[in-house]
Amino acid sequence: EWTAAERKAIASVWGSISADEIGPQSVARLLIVFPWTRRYFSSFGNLADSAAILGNPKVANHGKTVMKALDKAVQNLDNIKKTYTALSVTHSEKLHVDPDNFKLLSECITVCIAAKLGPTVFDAYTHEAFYKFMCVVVSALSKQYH
Ligand code: ZNH
Repeated sequence: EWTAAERKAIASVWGSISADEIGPQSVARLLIVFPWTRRYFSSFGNLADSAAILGNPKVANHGKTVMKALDKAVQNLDNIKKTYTALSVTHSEKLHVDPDNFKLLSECITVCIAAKLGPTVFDAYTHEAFYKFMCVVVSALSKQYH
């Protein structure tokens, strides 16, 4: 499923970023750009505007949680569906997150990484490999929805 060059590109992106920086940024971007996603995070307190979102420690913490889960996928490239079976059930049956939102977050993550690494490092080939990775993640997270 993955070429050696794709594996290398994904590992290189992942090794070049800080999860503690990109995770919080990406979830904040999701909540700012797609405001309806805030409804899932009613327990997170004030998400009224960008300043509140960017300063919210629960948002930052959730960003780190998401990145830890993505790290598992990076470490298990050949087994992403199985790696995410339980997480997919949780999002479907407990959190009731509309799976369309996975795609939105994956785009936010890609934008944050591209902005961080810049177009020389995050070039067209790297983008393609990372995009494919995020598509597999989104599909695995959506797998247990009925
Ligand atoms: Zn999610 C949670 C991951 C997306 C919403 N998440 C969670 C967790 C994890 C995750 C790991 C934890 C779990 C437990 O604890 O068990 N996510 C994830 C990933 C992704 C996601 C990887 C992609 C990429 N989510 C998402 C979205 C949304 C969500 C898009 C919406 C919009 N999540 C969520 C919630 C929760 C979670 C709401 C819970 C939180 C708390 O409470 O803290």
